[in-house]
Amino acid sequence: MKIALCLLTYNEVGCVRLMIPSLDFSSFDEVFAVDGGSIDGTLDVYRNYGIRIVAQPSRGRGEAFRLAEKSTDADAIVYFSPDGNEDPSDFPKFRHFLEEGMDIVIASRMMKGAFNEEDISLWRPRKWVNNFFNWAANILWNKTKVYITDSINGYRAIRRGLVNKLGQDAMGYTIEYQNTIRAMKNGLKIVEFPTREGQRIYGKTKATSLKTGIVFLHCLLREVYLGGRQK
Ligand SMILES: Nc1nc2c(ncn2[C@@H]2O[C@H](COP(=O)(O)OP(=O)(O)OP(=O)(O)O)[C@@H](O)[C@H]2O)c(=O)[nH]1
Ligand SMILES: [Mg+2]
Repeated sequence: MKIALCLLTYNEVGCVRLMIPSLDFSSFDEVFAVDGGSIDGTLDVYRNYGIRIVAQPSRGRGEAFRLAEKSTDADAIVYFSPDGNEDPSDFPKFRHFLEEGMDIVIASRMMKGAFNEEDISLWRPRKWVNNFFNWAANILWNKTKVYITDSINGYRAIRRGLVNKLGQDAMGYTIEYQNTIRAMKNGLKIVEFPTREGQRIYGKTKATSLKTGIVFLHCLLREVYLGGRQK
């Protein structure tokens, strides 16, 4: 089975400079980057390490996921944001599940054995909001007995072609939530393994909490409204 790693970035030069040299790509048959239009030197770092760059015509993680599927002939793509949040020591874990026939493999920050950025404090607003969105997706669409604990996490493998086949049209950070929901609606096979979430190693997030929460709510309500339709 051919598995590609897709690096996702938008102006992350500080992160990629620190992280790319330390990554072990041996679990993958191909590595490429889909970039949202960085102007800060991120692309030079990729060039220095011989990483193929796919430039997005317009911004957004949704656009990046759709473009990634058109940019490789791999059977599945592992999406990875090289900013410190996602643990590269998980790289070898995806293949086993994909070769077993899973459609989507999610690195979960919420399941037993996992660690979430907020687990060190008692005040966990982001985890609580995430868990609301997890609960809604499971209650409404999960037809299996296995509860999906991290339906919105970006660190995941998706069998290539599914994002387009599921008619996914989310533009930004809701692409993964829409991916999980539509996979549930279609009875696809989703599996999770526990991961450790790290701190961002450089720079700032592009996703502000309140705005992102509202966009997620809109995504959820739209999926309720659409039911079995794609649009
Ligand atoms: N390809 C692509 N990647 C993007 C785009 N926008 C953001 N990203 C990347 O997506 C990843 C996740 O975005 P972040 O801003 O880190 O969001 P977050 O992980 O919720 O926030 P932090 O906890 O602060 O890291 C990062 O690697 C970004 O550079 C885009 O338009 N295109
Ligand atoms: Mg991040």
